[in-house]
Order: sequence, then C-alpha cells, then structure tokens
Amino acid sequence: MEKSLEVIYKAIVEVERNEPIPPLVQQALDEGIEPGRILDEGMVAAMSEVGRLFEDGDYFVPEMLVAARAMKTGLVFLKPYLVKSNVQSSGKVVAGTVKGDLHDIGKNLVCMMLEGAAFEIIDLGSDVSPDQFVEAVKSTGAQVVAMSALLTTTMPKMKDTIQALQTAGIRQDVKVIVGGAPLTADYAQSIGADGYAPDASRAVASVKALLA
Ligand code: B1M
Repeated sequence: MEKSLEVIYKAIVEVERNEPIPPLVQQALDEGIEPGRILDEGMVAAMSEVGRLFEDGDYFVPEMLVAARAMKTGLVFLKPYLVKSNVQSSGKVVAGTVKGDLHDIGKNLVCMMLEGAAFEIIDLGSDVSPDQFVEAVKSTGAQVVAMSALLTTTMPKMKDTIQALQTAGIRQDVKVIVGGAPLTADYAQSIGADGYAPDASRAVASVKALLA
C-alpha cells in the first residue's frame, strides 16, 4: 500500500492523534491516487479496524465516535472527487438509516454515489421511522426507498418500513433497496425488499437495474 494511504488509515485508527484528515486526502490526491482507493483502502479499511478494536474491547464508544468524525471530514473533502456532476436526473431516492440506528457513514456514502449517478437524493438522515419514510415518498414522489441498518437489533425496522409502505397503499409505487454490514441478500429477500447491495457502488448498480 502507498505510504499516503497508510497515513490516512493510521490517522483514522489511531484516534488519540486527532489528526485532521482532509490534508492527508489532498496529499494522496496530489500523488495521483484514485479517490476510490483513498476511500476503500484508506478510510473504509480504517473503520473496519476500528470496529475490530471495539469488538476486542480495546476501543469503546468514544473512540468509535472520534474515528467516525475523522472519517466524515475525509468523506466531505473527497465527495467532489467521487461525485461526477450530471445534468439529467436518473430518478428520486428517499434514503435513511432506520429507526433506532445512528450509523450514517455507509448511508452517506451510498447517497454520494447515487448522487454521482445523477439521482436526486432526499436524505432523511439516521433514526428514521417507518412513517417518516412513508411521508417522504408521498411528498416527493420518489421511485426508490434506500434503507441502511448497521445493527442486528435495528434490521427488523426495514421490514416494518416495507409494511408501512404497504399499509399506506404505496408499496407498488416504489422499489426498496436495503444494505448495511449485518445484512445479506437472503435477509433482504425475506423481508420483501426489491434489492440489496453489499457496498455503495453496487447500490448504484442495483438501483439502476431496479428502475430499468
Ligand atoms: Co457502532 N457498531 N455502535 N458506532 N459501529 C458497529 C456497527 C459494530 C459492528 C461494532 C462492533 O461491535 N464490531 C456494532 C454492531 C453489532 C451488531 O449489531 N451486531 C456496533 C455497536 C454495538 C454500536 C453501539 C450499540 C455501541 C454502544 O453504544 N454500546 C452503538 C449504537 C448506537 C445506535 O445506532 N443506536 C454504536 C454507536 C456507534 C457510533 C455512534 C459511535 C459510531 C457511528 C457514527 C456514525 O455513523 N455517525 C459507530 C461506528 C463508527 C461503528 C463502526 C466502527 C463503523 C461503522 C462505519 O461507519 N463503517 C462499526 C463497525 C464496523 O462496521 N466494522 C460499528 C464504515 C462504512 C463505510 O461502512 O456503514 O458498513 P458501512 O457501509 C457500507 C456497507 O454496509 C454498505 O455500503 C457501505 C460501503 O460501501 N451499505 C449499504 C450501508 N448502507 C447501505 C445501504 C444500501 C446499500 C449498501 O442500500 C440502501
């Protein structure tokens, strides 16, 4: 791995250093490293390591928070390089992390990638209730609902949201795509979602396929 990617990785994992990420990202870009590699090998890999350290009891919530904040500043900086501007909208997507779940980095990444593919994003944020998803679809006429969950305990909220769309009589008007670390394609199918993607770039491919 190039030195500058390693530096980004370490700056996120070694939270006590509190090192600003954007200048490090700029350095990697200046060296000609592709934005996608900076994201995957520098930033996303670092968050996985933070997760492992948390699992092992070496890190606690405060460390995860510092790492998440660092990752977010890096993502905001990298966004213009990941998102190409397009003119014509490919469709509207209502996106959010489900009720009870505050993890929004993966969801933000999915939103960014969709934006880059010319989708109009209505980002409801995190901790989004089934009713909020329903209201957003009604008020925007979105064709897609994109839900993220990072906790095994909040995954069932995806099913509740699909049920709420059904109850509101608008389930047939939208395609539902789900994702997040604990999810699988089988789980997505079992709750009646139309699509599943393991990462942000495949989320774009999946949404495009669903609307084709
Ligand atoms: Co929490 N957390 N966390 N956390 N956290 C995990 C998820 C955990 C796996 C850590 C661990 O134990 N190893 C664990 C969940 C265990 C489980 O449920 N089985 C966990 C826990 C337990 C918790 C708390 C309960 C801890 C506590 O309080 N005791 C708590 C819950 C709070 C809540 O939500 N109610 C909690 C809190 C937090 C912080 C707030 C501190 C922070 C989140 C900050 C934020 O997001 N704003 C945090 C973090 C940072 C993590 C880890 C370390 C990193 C998550 C992340 O951002 N990854 C995480 C460990 C891990 O995942 N390895 C962990 C990077 C991101 C790019 O990946 O989100 O997976 P990810 O997104 C991917 C794919 O999943 C996919 O695309 C992205 C990549 O391209 N994807 C989609 C995501 N959404 C998609 C939607 C799609 C398609 C693809 O279509 C719509």
